[in-house]
Amino acid sequence: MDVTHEKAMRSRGNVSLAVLQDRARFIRTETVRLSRIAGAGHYSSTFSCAEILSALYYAQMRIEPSDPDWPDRDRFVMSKGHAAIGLHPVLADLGYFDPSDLDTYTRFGSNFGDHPDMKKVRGIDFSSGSLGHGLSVGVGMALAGRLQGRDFRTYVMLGDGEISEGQIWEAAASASHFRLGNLVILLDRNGLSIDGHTEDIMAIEPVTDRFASFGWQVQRVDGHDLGQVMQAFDALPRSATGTPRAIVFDTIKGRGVRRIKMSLDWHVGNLVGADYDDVMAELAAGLKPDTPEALQ
Ligand SMILES: Cc1ncc(C[n+]2csc(CCOP(=O)(O)OP(=O)(O)O)c2C)c(N)n1
Ligand SMILES: [Mg+2]
Repeated sequence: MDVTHEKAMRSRGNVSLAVLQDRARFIRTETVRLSRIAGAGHYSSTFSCAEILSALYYAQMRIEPSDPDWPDRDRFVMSKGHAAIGLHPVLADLGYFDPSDLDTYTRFGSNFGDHPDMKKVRGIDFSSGSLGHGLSVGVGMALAGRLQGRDFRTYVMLGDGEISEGQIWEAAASASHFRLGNLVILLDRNGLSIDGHTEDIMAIEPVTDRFASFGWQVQRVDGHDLGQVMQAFDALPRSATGTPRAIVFDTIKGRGVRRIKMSLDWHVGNLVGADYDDVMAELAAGLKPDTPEALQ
């Protein structure tokens, strides 16, 4: 490992919760800004995982933005690819590309689509959008890492509606069969799929027991409490062989904005004019780093 990469790794791990809270706010405000440029965006799906993404990218992942192909970097598969609108600004903020590249978000000629593209965007490890495939990809990445003798982790973020896809469970079975201790599921348990409550459409509870019965070790925490989120990440071992790990994050779809919170009308939407200004003001007022309870 060269000096730059060592420095990149050392600089992580001591980020304060206030900074992570602020970056979660940044993820939400950027989602609102980029959605207006695009003409539509997945607000609520991104707001539910803002704290998870913030902790993952600003404090947890072993990455080096100046070298996105670094073979020993941790991998991230955003299997619920429609939430990429919250990931792209994080990659820009960390230096993978110039933040001004986002100013033409999804417009003709832009590298950014509504879903992440590994061939066009530095820092994206897998192109996703068609739900249900990400965990299988993660299994392949984790197996490849072990075969190459590398100790990187592979994180896969899944939606709670997404896990109704049968392929998720084939992948879950293979991960424990191959003892992929380097594979981590991040389940965004926000209660809603695109058009209803998961428990009405296709119940997933008791989801912790379900993953455990497939041979996974599971933690369940509040996905908006950054202290709990960080503790759950910190408890993960860095070991290529062992029991695969899942973290079920209990979240609120649309958390951070009253009109969007748990509303089925906001899976995709477009805030413009006074509505845009109101929502930006609400985010600015409610997400001060020292008053997380002011969120809503
Ligand atoms: C294979 C497939 N079927 C349907 C869709 C359309 N779709 C996009 S988002 C979504 C709901 C996903 O719900 P969930 O996994 O709970 O994610 P959330 O937005 O709640 O985080 C659906 C059905 C898709 N992208 N891929
Ligand atoms: Mg959901």
